Amino acid sequence: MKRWMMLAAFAAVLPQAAAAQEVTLKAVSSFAEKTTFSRGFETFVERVNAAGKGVIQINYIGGPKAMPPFEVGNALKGGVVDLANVTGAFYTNVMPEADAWKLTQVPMSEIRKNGGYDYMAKLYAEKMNAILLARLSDNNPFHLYLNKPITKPDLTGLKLRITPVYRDFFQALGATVVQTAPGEVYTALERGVVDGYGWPITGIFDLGWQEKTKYRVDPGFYSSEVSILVNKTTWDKLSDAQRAVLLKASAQAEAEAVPMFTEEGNKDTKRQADAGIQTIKLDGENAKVFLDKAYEAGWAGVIRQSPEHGPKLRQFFSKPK
Ligand code: 173
Repeated sequence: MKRWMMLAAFAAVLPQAAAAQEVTLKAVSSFAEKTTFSRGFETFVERVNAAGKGVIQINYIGGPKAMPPFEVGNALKGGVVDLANVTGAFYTNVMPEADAWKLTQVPMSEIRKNGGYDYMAKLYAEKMNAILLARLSDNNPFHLYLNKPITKPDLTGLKLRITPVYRDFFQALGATVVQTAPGEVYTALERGVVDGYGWPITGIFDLGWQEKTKYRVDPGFYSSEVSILVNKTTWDKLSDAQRAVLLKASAQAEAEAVPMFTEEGNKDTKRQADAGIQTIKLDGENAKVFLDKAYEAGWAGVIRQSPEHGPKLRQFFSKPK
C-alpha cells in the first residue's frame, strides 16, 4: 500500500517535473545582427540566457541571413521560430493592424494602461497566434533621406525606397515607391534605382548608406516600432518560472527603449551632419503640411486595411485632444 501511494505521488508530480526541465526557444531578428535595431533584442537574449540557466534558454539563429525579414511574421505564426525581433511593417501580410504602431503619439507605458495594448493583444492572439512581449524602439522618428533636393512637401517625380511604414504618406505627396528590405537599400542607391528612402533617424551608418545619401528632410515623422514577439502556443506551454524570466527581461528592455533611442537619435543626428549629409528643413507652414499629411495618410492606410479595428487603434494611439 505504501509503495502504491508513493508511485501515485510520483505520477502526480511528473508533469511538473517535465515542465521544469530547461527549454530552448528559437529566435530570429528581422534586422542585421549587431545593428541598431537588433541590439536591444540581443541584449534581451543575453539576459535571458544568463538569468535562465537550467530554466529557459534562447537559441538566436541571427538576422536576415537566417530568414528574409518579410517572412518573419509567418514563421513566428507557424511556430517555425518561437521568438522574433520584428517591426509591424514587415508582417502586414499576417496582421495589417501591426503597422499602426508607427502612429503612436503616446508612450508604450501609457498604451499599456489605456486599453490600447489589450486591444492589440487580442488581434495578435487571433491573427498571429502571438504575444507582443516588449516594444524595443520608441521616440525614434522616421525621416525621408534624399539624393535630389526638395523645397516643399511635394515628392512628385521622385522614386523612393519604402516599406509599408512610408507607402501611403510618400504616395500622398506624389512619389513613386518601391518596396525593399533594408539589405537592398545600399545597392538601390548605388545604382540610382531610387532617389531616396525612408528610415529612422538612427541606423543609416550600420549598412554604409551615409556614403550614398546627400540630404535628410526634417521634420521626422511617426515613431519607429520594433518589438519582441513570442509564439502563443510556445508561451502557453511554458511554466511560470520560464515565463517569469522572459517577462522580467522584457520589462527591462521596454523601459530602456525610450531613453536609449532618445540618446541614439541625438548621436546619429550629429553623426549625419559630420558625414556631410545636409538637412533640408521644412519649416513653418511646410512642416505642418508635411506632418499633417503623414498622420492623415498613415491612418487612412491603416483604416483602409482594417476598417473594423483601425478607428479604435487611432483613439488609443493618438495624442489626447
Ligand atoms: O525598413 C524600414 O524602413 C522599416 O520599416 C523600419 C521599421 C522600424 C525600424 C527600422 C526600419
